[in-house]
Amino acid sequence: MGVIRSILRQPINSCPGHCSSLDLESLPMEACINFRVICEKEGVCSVDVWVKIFVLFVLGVVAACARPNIVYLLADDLGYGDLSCYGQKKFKTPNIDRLALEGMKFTNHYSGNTVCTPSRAVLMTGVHSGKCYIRGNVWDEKLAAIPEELATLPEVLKKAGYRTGAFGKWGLGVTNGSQLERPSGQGFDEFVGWKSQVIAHTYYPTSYVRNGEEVMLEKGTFVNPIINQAALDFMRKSVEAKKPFFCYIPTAIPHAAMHAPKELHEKWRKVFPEHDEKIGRYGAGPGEETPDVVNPIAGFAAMMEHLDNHVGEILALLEELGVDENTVVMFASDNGAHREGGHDPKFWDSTGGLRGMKRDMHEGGIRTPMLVRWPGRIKKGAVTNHLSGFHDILPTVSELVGEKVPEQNTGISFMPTLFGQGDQKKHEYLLVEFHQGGRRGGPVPKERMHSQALRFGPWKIFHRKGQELELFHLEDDPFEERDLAKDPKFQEILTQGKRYLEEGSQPL
Ligand SMILES: [Ca+2]
Repeated sequence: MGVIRSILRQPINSCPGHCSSLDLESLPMEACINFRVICEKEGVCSVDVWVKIFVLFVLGVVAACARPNIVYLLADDLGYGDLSCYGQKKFKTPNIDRLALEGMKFTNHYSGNTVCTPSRAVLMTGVHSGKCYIRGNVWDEKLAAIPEELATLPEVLKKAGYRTGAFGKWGLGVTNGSQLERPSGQGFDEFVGWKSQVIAHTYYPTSYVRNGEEVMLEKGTFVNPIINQAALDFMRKSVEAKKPFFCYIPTAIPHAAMHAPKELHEKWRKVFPEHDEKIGRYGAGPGEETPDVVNPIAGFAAMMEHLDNHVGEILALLEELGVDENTVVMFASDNGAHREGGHDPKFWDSTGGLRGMKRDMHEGGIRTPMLVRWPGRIKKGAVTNHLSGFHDILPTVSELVGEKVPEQNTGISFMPTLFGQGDQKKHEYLLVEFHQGGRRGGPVPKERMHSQALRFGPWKIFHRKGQELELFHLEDDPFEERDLAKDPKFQEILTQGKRYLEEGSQPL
């Protein structure tokens, strides 16, 4: 499609004046129709030009059809078992489940890392965490900024003519900080959300940031409706402007304080009154209030219902705007289930039985639900076990919109899997590496390398620094209960895994 767009951008030299070129960055089909109307009126076009117009019109239709809107919803610390379409039994997520029923569900998809910042860095750059510039959260959030030399997902989409917006928790710098920290410095036309990652621990912040400007809030304002509405407004404005859009919604739900709309919280307190004596507590940095939560069990269910309702609002809006069939909606989580702010992952079976949770390299820390819906293009109710991760989003989206994949990319497009067509190239291995506080060029953390997870075929290596490698056969042992590293039968597998670890991990 890149070739097609370059043809579309060529000027028509034989048509003078206003007809000298076409602005096909906007919706091509519409532009061609407008162009034809103008030319007819002026009566200055030669036969040669009409042929060109026809070709442009046909190519324009193709280009328009091939440029779907993209909505990517990123939950925060939502575990593999936290959605009813992934087995959650204690509450339902009917709107999110629609993405599975009407699209594709991934069962082998990995977050970029096991905590927020490095996971988002992988999503935005397509560089997996063994090679990514940042591999842990950092206290000094300006160190989280994506380096200038790396292209980003929204930058690729801007090149393809998209309007780009991000709404929620950015996690890659202070959103009214330096240019590289701001979403606008990384390719987003619009941003509405929390000022910083730490402040996003509370849903009652003192302020939020709108396009680089800090907006103060009245004490006690629940900030989510402001952010959610901004995302909906962005989609509506994009459709009105006849531009394809990329709407990135990194919600802070269900992390970390169990804050939810009051009416939903009250509703769930009645369902789980036996937990009313529990109090959920969390902090959000200096000067920020993080109100305690009575009954954080009810708080969690209420947050999840609130998030599910937002997905319902988005799907209803896409239908209302007539773009439902030309919009890809994706949903994933930045890392596994947490146990902060009074959340009880055991009570909810938030990991779906997977071992471990946020901050570790067992499956519960890194495997995420992943849903992709595109009506008419992706088979309804499809399920795939294709091994994939956040670094595959950049190449997949690049291919989807016909743009060149940035050189830094380490992922593989999963478009053949989505459409059930063509050969799906597979990862030889998939590596996730976590260094708390680790960033290239930043302060040197005490633990240079904390832990690694390596997937290859049915195998999984778990490695914690200073300890021996552990080997699991995930198809036979999905909950990582039997370490086979010492079994003489599997020494070759282990040696192969060590080679992949060496190849996949670059020093910070
Ligand atoms: Ca997170």
